[in-house]
Amino acid sequence: MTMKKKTLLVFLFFLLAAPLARGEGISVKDPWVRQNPPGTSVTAAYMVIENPGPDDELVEISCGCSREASLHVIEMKEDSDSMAMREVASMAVPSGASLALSPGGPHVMLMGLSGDIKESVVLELRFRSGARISVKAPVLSPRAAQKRTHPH
Ligand SMILES: [Cu+2]
Repeated sequence: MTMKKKTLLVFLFFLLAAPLARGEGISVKDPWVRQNPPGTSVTAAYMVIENPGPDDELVEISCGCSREASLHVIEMKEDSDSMAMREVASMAVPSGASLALSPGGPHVMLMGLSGDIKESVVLELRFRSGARISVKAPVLSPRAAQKRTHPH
């Protein structure tokens, strides 16, 4: 690649990245929802929440696709080796950090789905700071979800 082309590419990169950088607020990356097995009404949603700003906290989540959406963490039960899900009222998103919601870890539980979900759903997030983010999360089949979780 010639120097001129390289310079142009770098310039283009900054031009495109600028609007994102100026946002400087919380952002959501790679949202996705696990396709519910046909006829069932529960599933989970995952994403990475990035916070370049001051400390914040995810306090509410909702989805037009379900009657209920809640924040769940997975914990080891004290009296045994088994894991259990527990609902939490909020999840911290510290300054300069990211919160990963992923299979086997913290996640969004969607209960009372109004039918089989297809293609994508819209999730609404609300933070302690007042920030609200709406993200479109693609619905992944079990096979696609497996690929996403174990990319190699
Ligand atoms: Cu759960």
